[in-house]
Amino acid sequence: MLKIGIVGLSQVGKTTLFRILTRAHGNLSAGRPEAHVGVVHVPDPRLDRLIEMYKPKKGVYATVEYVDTPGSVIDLARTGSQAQLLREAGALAHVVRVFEEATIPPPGGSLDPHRDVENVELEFILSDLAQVEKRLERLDKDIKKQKDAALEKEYQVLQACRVTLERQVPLREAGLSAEDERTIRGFTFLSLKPMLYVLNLGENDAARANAAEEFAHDAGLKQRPHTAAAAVCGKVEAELAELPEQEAGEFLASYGLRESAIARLIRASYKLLGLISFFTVGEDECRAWTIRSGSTALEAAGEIHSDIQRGFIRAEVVKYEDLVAAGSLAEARSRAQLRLEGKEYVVEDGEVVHFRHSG
Ligand SMILES: Nc1nc2c(ncn2[C@@H]2O[C@H](COP(=O)(O)OP(=O)(O)OP(=O)(O)O)[C@@H](O)[C@H]2O)c(=O)[nH]1
Ligand SMILES: [Mg+2]
Repeated sequence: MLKIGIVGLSQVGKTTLFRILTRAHGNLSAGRPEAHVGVVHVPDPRLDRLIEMYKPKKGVYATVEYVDTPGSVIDLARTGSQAQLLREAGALAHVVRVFEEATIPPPGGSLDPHRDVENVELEFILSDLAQVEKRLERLDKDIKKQKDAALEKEYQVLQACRVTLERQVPLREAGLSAEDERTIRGFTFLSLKPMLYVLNLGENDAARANAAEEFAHDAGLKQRPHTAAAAVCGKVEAELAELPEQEAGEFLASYGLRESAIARLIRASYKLLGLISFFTVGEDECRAWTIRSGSTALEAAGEIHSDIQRGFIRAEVVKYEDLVAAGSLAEARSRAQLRLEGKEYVVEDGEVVHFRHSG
């Protein structure tokens, strides 16, 4: 499963966010408060609706995994053994301190979200650059000894990476092709990882948590490729996670909020990982399955079971909106909204799929 690493400078609210995520939407294994990996359900109003429609015995949401990392991400990146925590993550959620709290000194001595983001980015760039240069040196020697197409390709991609990094631009903005990315995948470059900026707001700003983009803009964070912004108020969300559902609405309203910002944050990180959901429906189970965007029907079948993939005949596909409007698969079929697709069909987010298979 793809993990999202929760990172940031020290004392910015990483662990607080991790606890909120796993308490409100997941299962931080009971009795293991020290656990720092948590599986979190991805809230999805479409699946809510399908469950209402089918009233199945079981509803299963998509999940993502979050990893809390200790202390400052800058120290982590510099400590070889700890850097593994960062390298294993498919995407990073960078918690940025915006909240004021007299008793907790802010990173860098003053509150400056923009500076904190730039500092962490620079650290990633330097770490990647060191790796690139070391490898290029090695390749230079090897290629001189013996001509090798694969090594030359790697050399060429790493040269392009070096030029980008020397301009202090992260690799996720280097415009690498999918093939280039495959060539350098083994390096797990930090500045290549998709990044979610999580602005941790103070209570006075809580009402703005649902307008993260605007807030990010004000904080001087431009919208950059393969990044997204979310804002939460850690303190408010932590209290919210303790409340019974009936009281939650009133509590949110007292801060000028309509809904918890956490659902939005989880969906943003899911999307940033390049993941989409397709659904299967039935009286036994309605379920959201996770695939990478661009996956074929055959790959989607394999996500459910290798037997279904092996015996694949056809995928019956209907758009979520069409199924909901029709009210049932039978009615969608009679409206000719149910399509039969083959192995190579690229499944889209939100499609409801039924696999016809042999065996
Ligand atoms: N006022 C306020 N305090 C917060 C908020 N979020 C976290 N804190 C406090 O900030 C302190 C640090 O929070 P943590 O979640 O432990 O921060 P961290 O980033 O995990 O810290 P390290 O792992 O030690 O780097 C704690 O005392 C929290 O109660 C917030 O939104 N508002
Ligand atoms: Mg912590």
